[in-house]
Amino acid sequence: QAQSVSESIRLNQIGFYPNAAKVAIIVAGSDANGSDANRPDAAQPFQLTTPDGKQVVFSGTLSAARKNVISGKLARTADFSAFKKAGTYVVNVPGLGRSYPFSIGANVHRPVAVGALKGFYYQRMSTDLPERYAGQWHRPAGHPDNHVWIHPSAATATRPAGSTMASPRGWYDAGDYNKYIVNSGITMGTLLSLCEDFPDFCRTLTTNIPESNNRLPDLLDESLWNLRWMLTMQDPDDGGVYHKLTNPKFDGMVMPDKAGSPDRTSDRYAIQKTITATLDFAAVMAQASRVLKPYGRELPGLADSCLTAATKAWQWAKQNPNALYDQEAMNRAFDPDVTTGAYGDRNAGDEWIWAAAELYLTTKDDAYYTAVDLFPDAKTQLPSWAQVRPLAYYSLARLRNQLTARGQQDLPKVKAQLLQLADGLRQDVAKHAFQTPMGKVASDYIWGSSAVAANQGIALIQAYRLTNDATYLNAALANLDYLLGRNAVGYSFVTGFGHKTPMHPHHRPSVADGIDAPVPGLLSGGTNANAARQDKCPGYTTTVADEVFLDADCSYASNEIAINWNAPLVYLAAAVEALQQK
Ligand code: 9MR
Repeated sequence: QAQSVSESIRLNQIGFYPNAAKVAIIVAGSDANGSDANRPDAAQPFQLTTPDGKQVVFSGTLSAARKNVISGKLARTADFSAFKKAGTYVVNVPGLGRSYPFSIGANVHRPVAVGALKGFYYQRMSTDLPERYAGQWHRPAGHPDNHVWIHPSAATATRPAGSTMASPRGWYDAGDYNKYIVNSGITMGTLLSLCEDFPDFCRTLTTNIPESNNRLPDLLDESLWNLRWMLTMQDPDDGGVYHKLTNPKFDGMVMPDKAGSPDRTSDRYAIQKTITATLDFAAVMAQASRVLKPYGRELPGLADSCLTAATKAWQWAKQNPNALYDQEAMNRAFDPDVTTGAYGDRNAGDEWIWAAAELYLTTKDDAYYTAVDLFPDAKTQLPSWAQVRPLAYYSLARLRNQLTARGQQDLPKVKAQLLQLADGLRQDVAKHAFQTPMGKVASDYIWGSSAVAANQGIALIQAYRLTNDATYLNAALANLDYLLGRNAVGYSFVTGFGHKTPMHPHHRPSVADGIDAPVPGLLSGGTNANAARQDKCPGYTTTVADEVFLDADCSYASNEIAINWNAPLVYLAAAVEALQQK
């Protein structure tokens, strides 16, 4: 007889590859039906069955319990890796219940990879999303951005305050309607890197977008929507790049085409040129120039324009090394005040390294390589919008056969930096309650922790590409399992993918469109230990770091979506697909 779903059985709600690890984690605490599944000494059986519960296809025993070091709760593993037959199944724990149904199959994560890439299409600004591409989430264009004010913080003789510029297109950054160069930087770097790392596989990701029938991979067509916007954010006179294009205040929870308001709070401004924006821009444009080079026929001159833009940005950066973004200081000096996302990074050291590396790799000019110290210390931090240094090492490692003699000398250092990061992530995974690199330490649960998990996955994939050591790939896959449901809150964090998924993300179109299902393929920021204090959304029920998540649209600190979180999800899901033993 089929049991009911138990929320205590946590697993990847999409599924598993026939030849890869397959585990569910059984957590203690939430089932009040007298189950002994989590008693540490009970060797409890479990089965894999057909969804109707009628046919048992595999039987096993739960592991001994491990203590979750963050919550103190016990967790046990149901390992059914030995079962390899394709199909749809549930994990059944007698007395406890069954899991959500999932698949075992060769290309099981392809829909997630494609869906997450399609998520970017839904974020497109300044264009209608017709029904034939957007389905029930079709909507009229918003934010044409043809008349963007030069904010006084950005004024120059040729572009004085009160003048305007055209800066259309781009993706909405997140649940809000602004666009920020810093966050676009790592997002674009991550997507372009997927195409550079897996060029053939990249072509197979087709998302049904208006450009799907041209010769470019859809991933590049999608990226061009944002790249063309980014190009408009460079002041043509001096090469500096505006930090962001924004309203003074966040829009209300309305559809994009309804965002205008008569009180000027919806006026759009290009804000202060900064060193971090300009260097991120330089890195992206240098990389884009490389990636777009083969498409000279379709995109005449674009690769060269990108490289010119990158070098001009680099020149501006050399002359303005101290132009950090400090929103409070800016608001003291200029009107109108701006209260939207700051992306205010106080240290541009990593942006220098990323820009130098990409410019070097595209031009093969050692002058870029030697302009900054690319290896200031041996520790490699995880990439984030504020920490782009590892992207430099990813690119140097990727193009390791094309380096100049000067670059080749340092190849051992590049490898050491990457393996230092990946080895730390891979270490002790088996001891962790959820057996994922993600969440071994409570400090992983920050704002946007889903991107922590995804970026850890990318770091592990990079190590796998360098070493061919499958333990890195397996660890990366475990983090995809994390994102799709094997975690302390039991959500698959990707809208529309899985059974228990965010239904109320902080995402203006999803809130305002009157459709029950949120826009699909968007990665919720996820568990965030400090979310309650940060967004003050009512309804949080716990302060345990790995459990603070609220599927409510006011929970912007745990349930917003953002392009810099979606991009590493696209990368991770696509890379494990590309690398799977089929
Ligand atoms: O992702 C950003 C996170 O690292 C910061 O802690 C947080 C607060 O400054 O801001 C996040 O970025 C938001 C941005 O400022 C505005 N658009 C939505 C972004 C995601 O929440």
